[in-house]
Amino acid sequence: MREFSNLIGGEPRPADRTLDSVDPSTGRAWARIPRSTAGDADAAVTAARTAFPAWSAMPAAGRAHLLREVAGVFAANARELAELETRDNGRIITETARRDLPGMTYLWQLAAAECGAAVEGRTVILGPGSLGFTRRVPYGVVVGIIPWNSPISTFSAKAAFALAAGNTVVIKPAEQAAASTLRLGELLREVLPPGVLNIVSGLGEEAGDALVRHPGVNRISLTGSTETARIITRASTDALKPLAFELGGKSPNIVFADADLDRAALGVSTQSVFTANAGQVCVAGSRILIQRPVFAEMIDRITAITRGIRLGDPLSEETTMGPIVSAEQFQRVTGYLEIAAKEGAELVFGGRSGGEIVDEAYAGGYWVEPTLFTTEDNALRVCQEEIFGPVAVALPFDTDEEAIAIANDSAYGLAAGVWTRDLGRAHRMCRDVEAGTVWVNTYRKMPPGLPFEGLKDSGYGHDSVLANTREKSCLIET
Ligand code: TXE
Repeated sequence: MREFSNLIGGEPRPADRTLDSVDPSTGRAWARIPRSTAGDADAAVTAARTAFPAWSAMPAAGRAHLLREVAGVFAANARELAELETRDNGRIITETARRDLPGMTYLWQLAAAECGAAVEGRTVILGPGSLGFTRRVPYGVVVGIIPWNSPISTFSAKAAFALAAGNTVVIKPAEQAAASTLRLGELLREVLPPGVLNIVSGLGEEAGDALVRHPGVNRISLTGSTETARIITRASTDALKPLAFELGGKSPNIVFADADLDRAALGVSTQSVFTANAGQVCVAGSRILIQRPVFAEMIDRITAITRGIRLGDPLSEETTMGPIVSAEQFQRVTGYLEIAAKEGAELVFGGRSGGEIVDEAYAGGYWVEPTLFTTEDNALRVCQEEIFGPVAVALPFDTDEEAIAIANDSAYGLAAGVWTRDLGRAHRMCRDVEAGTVWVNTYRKMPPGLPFEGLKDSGYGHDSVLANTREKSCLIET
């Protein structure tokens, strides 16, 4: 068993109690992580507060230099970090090593380049002898609470821009998959001054709640469930803490009859829901809306593509779909398979789960087949609730208006895909579909240069440099 420690004030700190981290492809514990208490959370916030004056006063060029060194740490340790994450949460190695880690080096370099923007104010000439200007200031201590589905990416999005803006940071990784984040703590303590970045792992209702309620915390950013966002909102009201939430979704992927169907079939199947971390991505295109004239053909194409999906060892380059992250999530996903059957959704393919669908060596893991249902009724629970597994529902539609109505008939508003060759229609969809991000003829591209913010129950706020600063006004009369 590998042991990991918290990072507090620049030092590795084991906690008194630990949690087992389970390899979801085998169901066996492989590492121990700290089960941090309110006391550990307090120590992390105190360390971040102590480090804040010097870090925020450092010239932007100095912070930029250190963040470029962080980018170098990601580049130099990419393979090790990718393998750790794959082991810990089952996200296949081709995703972690080829997609996530190279993107992280770029993200930290971008954050370094944006340190200057964090200190740029505005000048407003108010009249002769009256000059107004603004100063951008960091919040202070920013807490990032991150989920298990993509810890390295979410850690980076939360920490990089908050640090670039001059804040100090405390990160709370998810109890199901904290290893890669805690390993980053070991690596980054060599680069960043003590206390600038702190990491405490543990349970949401223990370490997470203690951070949320801590009076020394000035901003909280969560990527997680809508339910947790509601709990955090209630727990933080007395202190008036600014919050940012990136939550779940039930994203529609809309295929029009005029689309390039080859491209659309790949786009709505492997690229957006099934092999995309076995559907455990916030932007999973879990509702596939297909215009009626091409409905049957698209279902055939999606079925043919998914036949090629290979489940198995997530560390093998041959594997194209990994397991569900935990026993709890497995129960949840398979529960929806039963709900779909009871609700009368028609099964097109998949539907099986458990050890018998993989090699014996992985029989103890949490496996669910890529599964597709069809229905005409968007009111079904499987069309309204986030399943967070390799399960999609296809619905037919006739007109553009109907597609928009079905797409928007959802409590969520995170992302949407549109597949069409009609440029006017593409623009209308970008305008009318209620989603924070609309992709046309592509899916699941989240370049750090574009804001990523949910609408409706998918949250609000984001983690950019400017979102991690406040603007003060000053007025000088002479
Ligand atoms: O999320 P939680 P869970 C959705 C997805 C999934 C469901 C449940 O539908 O099936 O949420 O997943 C911390 N105070 N998404 O239970 O609990 C927790 O420790 C402070 C979508 O894993 O929201 C973890 O670090 N913190 C999603 C983080 O919140 C608390 C990613 C997220 O866990 C807390 C994950 C509390 N009271 C789940 N309770 C996405 N947007 O990608 C929990 N946490």
